[in-house]
Amino acid sequence: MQPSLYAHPFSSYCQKVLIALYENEIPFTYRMLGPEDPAAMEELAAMWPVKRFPVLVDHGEPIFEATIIIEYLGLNYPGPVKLVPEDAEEALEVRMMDRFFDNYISTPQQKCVFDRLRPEGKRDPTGVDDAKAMLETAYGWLDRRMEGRQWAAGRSFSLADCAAAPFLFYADWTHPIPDEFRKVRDYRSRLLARPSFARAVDEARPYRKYFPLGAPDRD
Ligand SMILES: N[C@@H](CCC(=O)N[C@@H](CS)C(=O)NCC(=O)O)C(=O)O
Repeated sequence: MQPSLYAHPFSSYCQKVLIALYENEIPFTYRMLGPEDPAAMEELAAMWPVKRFPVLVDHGEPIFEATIIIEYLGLNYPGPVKLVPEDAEEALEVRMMDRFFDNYISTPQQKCVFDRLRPEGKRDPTGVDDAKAMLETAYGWLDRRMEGRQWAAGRSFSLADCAAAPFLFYADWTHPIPDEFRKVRDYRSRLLARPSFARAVDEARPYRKYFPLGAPDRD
């Protein structure tokens, strides 16, 4: 039986996993979370009361956290694209960059978005300023890091790039990557041209109107 993915196409963490599935053309059942299928959300909540997604279910067992799902797919559904290198030292660098994109790009980006969803008067402008400052610092560091590189770690597309693609995509919508960080902007464009991510972006197009900060008319 093929695995099931509880996910939504507009979610950055879900896109991270979808990229991995598409890279190796792994067959899966898409349990789309949304008003059309309330049972999917009920099943998710029963398995994982935190109710964050994506969650992969394989042989009746839930696997959560996007990074761990990608590691799981590499072990159980290996394909031609090795997203976590077999060499332990190379794998460490990939995991370090995956953590970078999660903690220092996605987390501050989500802070800005979640803040906008709060009612007026319950917002946290200082927290949002801090989050934007973190994004600026992270962009600057990444710009230096990307000198001479095509992908975030090593020479090939990896787990780290699965994280970078949706996180830089939405981070740029949230707090635009300044022109001076040309290498980050070029890397984001390279990620957008990768067929697996281009497919995820296309599948999410119908939901752009729901982006809480207003989606720009590009990408
Ligand atoms: N640490 C989780 C984060 C997942 C996450 O934040 N997912 C968002 C969608 S992008 C979510 O579930 N949002 C729903 C909510 O917060 O209730 C992972 O790596 O998978």
